[in-house]
Amino acid sequence: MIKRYRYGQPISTDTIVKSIPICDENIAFFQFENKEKMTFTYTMDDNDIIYGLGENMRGINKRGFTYISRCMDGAKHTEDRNSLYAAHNFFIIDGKKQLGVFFDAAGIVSYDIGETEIDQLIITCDDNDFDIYLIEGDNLKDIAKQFRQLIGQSYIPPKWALGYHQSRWMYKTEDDFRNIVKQYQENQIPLDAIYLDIDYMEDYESFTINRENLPHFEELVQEFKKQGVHMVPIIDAGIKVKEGYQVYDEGVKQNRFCKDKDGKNFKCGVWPGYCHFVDVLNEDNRHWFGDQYQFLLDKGIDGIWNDMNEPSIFYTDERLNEAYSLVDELRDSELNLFTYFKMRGQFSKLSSNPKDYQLFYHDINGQKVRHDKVHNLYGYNLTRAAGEAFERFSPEKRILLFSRGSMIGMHRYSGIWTGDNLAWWSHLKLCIQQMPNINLCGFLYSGGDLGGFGSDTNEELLMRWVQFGIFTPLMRNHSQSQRAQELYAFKHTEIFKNMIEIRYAFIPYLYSELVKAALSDESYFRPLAFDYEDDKQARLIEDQLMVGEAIMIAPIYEQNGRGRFVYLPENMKLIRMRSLSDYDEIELEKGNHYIHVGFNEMIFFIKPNHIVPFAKPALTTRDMNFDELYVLGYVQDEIEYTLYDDDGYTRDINQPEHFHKIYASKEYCDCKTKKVQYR
Ligand code: MIG
Repeated sequence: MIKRYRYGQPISTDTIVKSIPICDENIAFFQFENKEKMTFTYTMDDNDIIYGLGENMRGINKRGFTYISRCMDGAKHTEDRNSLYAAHNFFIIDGKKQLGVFFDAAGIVSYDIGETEIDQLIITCDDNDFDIYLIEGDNLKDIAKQFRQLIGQSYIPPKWALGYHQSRWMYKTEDDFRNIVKQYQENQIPLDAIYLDIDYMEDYESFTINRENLPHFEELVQEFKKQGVHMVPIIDAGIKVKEGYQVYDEGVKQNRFCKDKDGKNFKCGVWPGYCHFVDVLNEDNRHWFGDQYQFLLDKGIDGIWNDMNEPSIFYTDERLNEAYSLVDELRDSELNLFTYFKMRGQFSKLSSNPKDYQLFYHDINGQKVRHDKVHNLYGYNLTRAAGEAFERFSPEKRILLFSRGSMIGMHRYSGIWTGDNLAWWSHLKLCIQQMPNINLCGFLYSGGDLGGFGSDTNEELLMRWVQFGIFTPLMRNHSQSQRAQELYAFKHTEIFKNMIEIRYAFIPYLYSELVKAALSDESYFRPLAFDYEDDKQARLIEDQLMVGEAIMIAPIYEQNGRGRFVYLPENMKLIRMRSLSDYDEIELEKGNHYIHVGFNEMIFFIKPNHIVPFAKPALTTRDMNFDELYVLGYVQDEIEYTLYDDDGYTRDINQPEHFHKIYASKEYCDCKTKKVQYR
C-alpha cells in the first residue's frame, strides 16, 4: 500500500511514473514539525535497520550517521563525507515496522539516522516543497518492488556491457589504445571495452576529437569493433566558453545555457576553463543537448559515460575574488596559525561550493528557478538527455550509458559508477556495501572503479577487487594512478586471466539475472535480510550479498586475507574456483564457517535447489556461444530456472523467445531451446 503526502508546491522531478492520489491526512509513522526547516522524526528500536539511500558512504545498514542528498563532486570518499555524487532519497525501515520511504524532492534532504540521537531518525528538507511516499508491504522484497513499480523500469545495457572494461585517465594516442588492446589479446585476457577519458577531446570540449592524438579516430573505432572491442568516450557537463566551438556558438545563439541573476549566461571554471551549463531542466534544451551525442554515434560509438554532471564546479569568479582579496590582505603579514588555516580553507572551499549553486537559474516551463532549489535534478537530466537521444538515434539497439551524478528517475535511462574511489581496502568494502543500496534505488547497472581510481593500487588489492567485480554488472578497471593498473601489468597475469574468464563464463547468469531484475522490478544485489528476513544473524551481515536468485557472495576485502568467516543462512554449496577447469564444490551446512580463500581463488555459494548456468568464455562477449551452456547446481528436487537471453542489443526485451526454461534435477538438466549439460 502506498500513501502520498504533499508539502508546499513541489517542482516535478519526473521520478514517479504512476499516479498516486495525494492523501490529505497527517503523515503516518513520522512526527512532523514545521521548525526552521520541515522535520520528520521517527524513533528507532534497537533492532531497526535502515536500508537504502543508494550511493553513500558507510555500511549497508545506514544507522549511525547523517547522509545528505546533495549531488557533489569530491575526490576523497572518507567516512565523514555526508554526500557523494547522488541524491537517492529512498530507504526502508526494517524492524518493529517495515516501511519504505521516498522523499520526492528536487531540493536538499538530510537524513540524520541516529547520529545526533542514537535512536532518532531525523529527516530535514531545505525547501518546503516535496512529496513523501510511504510504502507498506508484506516484506522487504515487496516494499522494494512496490517502490520500483512507482519509478519505472530500470535501464538495461547491451550485453557487451557485461564484459570486462579497461580504462585509465592517461590513454591519449591511437598507439596507446592499440597497445592496450594488443596486450590484453596477447595475454589472452577477455576485453569488451576501452575507455576514452577527457584527453580525447580538443581542449576538453565535449563532442570534439583531438585530431593531433587521434587523427584516424573513426577508423580506430572500426578497427576495434572488428575485434569486438568497443570504445567508450566520456562527456563532461561544462561547455567551454570559446567562440568557434560549435556547441558553444549554437548554445549561445539558441539560448541553451543557465543564466546568472542578470540574465547573462552563467560562467564558472571546470576542466576547459570558463564554462556554461546547458539548462537541461528545460525539455527543449535537453533535446538539443541529446542531439549533440549524434556526433559520436555517427562515428560508430555505442557507449558513453557522463562525468562532472553534479554539476561539478571548480571555481567561480565570486569565490576566486574572495580568495584573492584574502591573499591581498594577508600578503605582507606574517601568517599566524589562524590566518594560515583561514587562507588554506579559503582555497579548499573554491570547488563544489554550495554558494555557487545559488548563482544561476533554470527556466522550467517558463518558470525561473534558482539552481540550488533543483540542484539534484541536474546530472539526472543531463544523462536523461543522452538516454532519450539514444532512443531517437538508435531505436533498434541499446547503447551503453552510465553517469556519475544521479538521482532516482535517471535509473530509467542509465547506470551509474561510484566515482573517484581510492586504492584503499576500505573502499573495496565500501563498494560491496554500496551495491545493494544502489540497487534498491533502481540503479541495477552499476559498479565501482576496480582497483581504485586514485592512489596506487597493488596486485593483491586489485585481485580481490576483480574477484568481487566478477559479480558487478559494470566491471571496469579505471584509475588515474601513477602505477599502471592494467591486468597484465602485474606478476600474476595468469590469475587475472582466470578471473576474467570466470566472469565471462557467468555472463549468461549475470545478464539473465540483471534483465529479469529490471523487468520484474527486483534487485540484482540484495542484503541477506531480503532473502532471510526471520534470520537474526543474516539481518546483521554487512559483507555478504545475494546476487540474483541463486548466488550468495562473501568477498575477501582485507589486506593479506586468505580466508574469512561466512554465515550461511541455510545449507549451501560452496564453489571455490581457481579457474573454470579447477574448482571445488563443497556442500556446507547452515551456520558459521571459516572458509579459506587463496589469493588465486574466488568463492561463491549456490542456494539449495538452484542452478547457475555458464558458457565457454572467449576474448570478447561477441565471440561467445550463448546457446551452449553448462550448469553448476545444488539441486535435490526437480527445479526450473528461467534464463533470459537475447541478441544482446534489442530494445524489444520482453519477447517470449528470450525466456528459456532450464529443467534440472540432481542427475540431469535439460532445455528445449539451448544445449545445456551439467559440468
Ligand atoms: O576532475 O575525466 O570521476 O573517472 O577519470 C576529474 C577525468 C574528472 C572524474 C571522474 C574520473 C575521470 C576524471 N574525472
